[in-house]
Amino acid sequence: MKTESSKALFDAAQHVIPGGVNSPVRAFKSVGGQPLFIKKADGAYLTDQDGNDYIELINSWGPMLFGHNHPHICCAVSNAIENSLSFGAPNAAEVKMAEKIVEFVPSIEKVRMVNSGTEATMSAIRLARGFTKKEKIIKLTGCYHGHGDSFLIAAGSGALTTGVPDSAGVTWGAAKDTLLADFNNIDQVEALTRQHPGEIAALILEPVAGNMGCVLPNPGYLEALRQICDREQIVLIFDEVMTGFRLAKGGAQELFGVMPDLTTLGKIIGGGMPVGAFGGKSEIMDCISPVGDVYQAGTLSGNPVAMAAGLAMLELIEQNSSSLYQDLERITTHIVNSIQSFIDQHQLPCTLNQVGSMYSLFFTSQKVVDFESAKSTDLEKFKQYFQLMLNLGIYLAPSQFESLFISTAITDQLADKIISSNEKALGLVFELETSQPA
Ligand code: KE4
Repeated sequence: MKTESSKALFDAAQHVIPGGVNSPVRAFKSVGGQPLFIKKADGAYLTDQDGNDYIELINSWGPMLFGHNHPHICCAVSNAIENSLSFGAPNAAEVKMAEKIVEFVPSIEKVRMVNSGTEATMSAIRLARGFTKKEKIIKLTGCYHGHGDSFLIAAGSGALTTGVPDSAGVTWGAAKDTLLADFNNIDQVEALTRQHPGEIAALILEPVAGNMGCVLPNPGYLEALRQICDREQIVLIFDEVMTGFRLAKGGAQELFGVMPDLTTLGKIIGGGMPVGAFGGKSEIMDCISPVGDVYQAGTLSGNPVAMAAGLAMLELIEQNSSSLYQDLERITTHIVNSIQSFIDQHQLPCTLNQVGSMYSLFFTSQKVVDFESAKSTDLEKFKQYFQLMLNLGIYLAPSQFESLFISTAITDQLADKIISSNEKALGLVFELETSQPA
C-alpha cells in the first residue's frame, strides 16, 4: 500500500504540530506505523492522500451516523454559509436546535450549546458544583469525559482514595476533588458516599462506556446509581457525548430508561462540525449565567453554520426514526455474531461487546465489564490485528480502548467484507492454518 504522501505530510506536521496531530489518538502510537492523512471521505469510505480507500468504522469518533458527506447535511451547511460564518449573536438556528434537543432527549428541559464534548463536561461539572454548593465529584475508572482537569485523574494508590493527577499539568488541588470508583461497581460508590457525606456534588459516567472499548452497564447498575444520587442529593450526569443520538433518538437514557439530572452531548449533535451541549432540569440549568451565578461562555457557541449541520443531522434522525436504530443494530449484530462464530469455531482468546451500532473486539478470554478486565486485553495482538485490517482496507480505531461505530452507509455487502477481513486478520494473528494471505 503506497503511503508516501501521508509520510511526507506526517514528517512536515511534526515540525509544527506536537506529535504531528491535533489529537493524540490519531498518532497511531499504540498500533505502530504512521498515521494516514485523509484527503476525503464519502459514505462508508475514507480516502487517504495516496489514494487508498478504506471502509471506516470510526465515523469521525462517532458523528457520522449516516456516513460521510451526506447530501442533506452538506446542503444545509452550504446554505448557511451564504449568510456568513458567524454572528456572535443569537440566531434562529440555536433556538431550533435547542427545541429539537429538548424534544429528543427525555431528561433535558433546557440546554446550552458549546463547541466540544470537553466543554460540555467541564461546564456540567461546574454547574453541578454551583447548584449543590458541594465540591467533590465521582468519576468512574475507564470513562473518558474529555481533557478537563477534573477528569484527567487516575485512581489513587489505595482503593477508594481521592484521585491522583493523570496528566502533567493537572494539580493536586484539582485531583483532591475527584473521587474514583470502578465502572459497574456500585459498592464502591456507596462507600464513597459514606466516606464523604454531604461533600459530593456530582457523579459523572458514560452510561455505556466507549472509551475503554465498548463496555455495557450491568443490569440494574444505572438504576442503582440513580437511587444513590437521589438519596445523597448528588447530581447524576450522563456523559452522552458518544451515546447521544447513537443508541437511540434519546440516547442511552432512553434505551435504559434511567433519567440523569444533567446530560452532556457532542459528536453526532454537530453532524461533523464542532458542537457540544449540556442540558437537564431547568432548576439546575437556570444556575448558568446570565440567569444564575455559574459562569459559562463561548465565542462560537451556537455558531449558525455548526447549528445548520447539527439540525440537518437531527432532521435525518427524525425522518428515519421508525427503523434507523433497528437497522443499525441489525447490521451491527450480523457483523458481531459472524465474528463471534469464527472466534468460537477456532476457540480464540477474544471477546466482543456490542450495544446498538457500537461494538469492540477485545483480545482477552475474560468478559470485559470494567477497566480492569478491559486492560487484560493483549495489546500486541490488537496491534497486529489493526495493521492487518488496514492492509485489508478496513480502517478501525487505532486503539484497543475505543469503540467502533457502524453507520447507515455500511450495507450488507460491506458488512460481509468487514466479516471476511476479520476472519483473515484473526486467522493470521493466531496463525490458523486455514487463514488466507492478507
Ligand atoms: P471532545 O472534547 O473530544 O469533543 O469530547 C470529549 C469526550 C467527552 N465524552 C466522551 C464520552 C467522549 O468519548 C469524548 C471524546 N471521545 C474521543 C474518542 N473516544 C474523541 C477522539 C479524540 O480524543 O481524538
